[in-house]
Amino acid sequence: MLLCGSFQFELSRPLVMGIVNVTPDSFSDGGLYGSRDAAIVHAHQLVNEGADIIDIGGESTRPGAEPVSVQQELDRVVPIIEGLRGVGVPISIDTFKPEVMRAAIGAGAQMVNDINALQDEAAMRVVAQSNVAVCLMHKQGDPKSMQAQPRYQNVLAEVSAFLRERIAAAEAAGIDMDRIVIDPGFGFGKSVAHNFSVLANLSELAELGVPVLAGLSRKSMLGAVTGQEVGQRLPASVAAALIAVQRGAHIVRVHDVRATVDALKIWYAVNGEMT
Ligand code: YH5
Repeated sequence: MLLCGSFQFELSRPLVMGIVNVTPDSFSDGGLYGSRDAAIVHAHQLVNEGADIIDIGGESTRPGAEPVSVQQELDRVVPIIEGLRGVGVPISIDTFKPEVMRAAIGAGAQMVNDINALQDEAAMRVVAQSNVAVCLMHKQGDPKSMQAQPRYQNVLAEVSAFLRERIAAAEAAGIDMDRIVIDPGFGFGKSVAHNFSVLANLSELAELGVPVLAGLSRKSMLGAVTGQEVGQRLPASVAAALIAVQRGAHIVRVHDVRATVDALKIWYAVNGEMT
């Protein structure tokens, strides 16, 4: 069971989280007003395609991305979350800034997707004082430099130990287990080999007792294997999402909702209840 504010998921089938980026450069006209409407239209489209959750991000966390200010991020995401009230699925806010979390929850967000895993005490307090779900993600280093030289003795053991510690910290702060999701953070301070090793052994993370989210959609690790540019990674992304679910992921975070939903329907027709 996953509680997301006023929504609850039984987790009897895999869930699809659809990605809506509202960084101005993700829409061709570059202007904020155009991108706001475009983002709302895009979110509705993803819900129509079968998205169970919509993830809204106002700051690019891609490797090498430049940071944006709190005010810029608020201006980008709050109007979109307000515009999506009543869309029928929970809205997740992809941010590590406590001020953005607070405003997003006030605007109606039902989940916080924190690539910093609530290591900021103010962020921990904001989530603890609400009833929203939280995704705790692992990363090594910060987005600007993390892909420079990822190093692990045992990537799975280190990711698992970190997430175990963050679950305990969140619980200690008053966030119940049924509001917590964990994520190994594919591409966040991990080499291609690290990423595939984590994917191969994803079922070990499911043993931590909370749902596992996997974000593989269009990522560089898929380009490294297929040789495809980011716009041509749909087949690889669908394959990766399906493998993640086969290895125990409860939620997949994807750009291409319709294709992923169809693939997971086939998985579900074969497997029935999730194991
Ligand atoms: C994630 O895995 N990822 S933002 C580079 C790409 C394509 C996609 C080179 N936020 C995650 O999606 N939140 C992001 O092509 C996330 N888990 C969670 N929980 C990076 C991204 C991307 C980067």
